[in-house]
Amino acid sequence: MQTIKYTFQPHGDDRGQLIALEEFKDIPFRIKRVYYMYDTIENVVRGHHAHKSLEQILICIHGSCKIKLDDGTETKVVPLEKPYEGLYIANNIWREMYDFSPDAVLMVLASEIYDESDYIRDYDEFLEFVRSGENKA
Ligand code: T46
Repeated sequence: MQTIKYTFQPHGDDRGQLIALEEFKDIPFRIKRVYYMYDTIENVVRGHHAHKSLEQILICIHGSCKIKLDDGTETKVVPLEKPYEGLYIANNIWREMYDFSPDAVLMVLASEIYDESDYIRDYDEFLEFVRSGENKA
């Protein structure tokens, strides 16, 4: 499985750092939604789902966490620990977020507004979905 990690360009000066993200320039899709999670309880694993069509970029803007990706054939773990790094997650990828540091803030840029019908929350259903080719219809 190919994972795409973006390194964003900081605009640093003697005051500190600033990162600006623009759709279709730094981010490969129209940004329709931004959400973030913080105060994540120790040892919690979030996610446990895939999306039928949503694309996202995950940025741990403070602290660190790990992202486990699973395309139904292969799994990969990607650490996120730099505010200038973004992990692209395409549709049809099962994801789990874990190992959050107490100060972690995980921000997500999403290509669509929130839609519960886009989620696949059952792992067997996910495997069936990716193996059936239904995702390519
Ligand atoms: C994903 C991973 C990386 C909303 O009302 N609007 C939203 O935009 C989102 C994302 C969530 N919610 C509500 C739905 C639930 O009642 O917030 C609650 C927690 O959402 P969820 O359990 O889906 O959160 P995670 O951390 O398991 O997953 C989230 C995203 O939902 C998901 O799309 O890819 O982060």
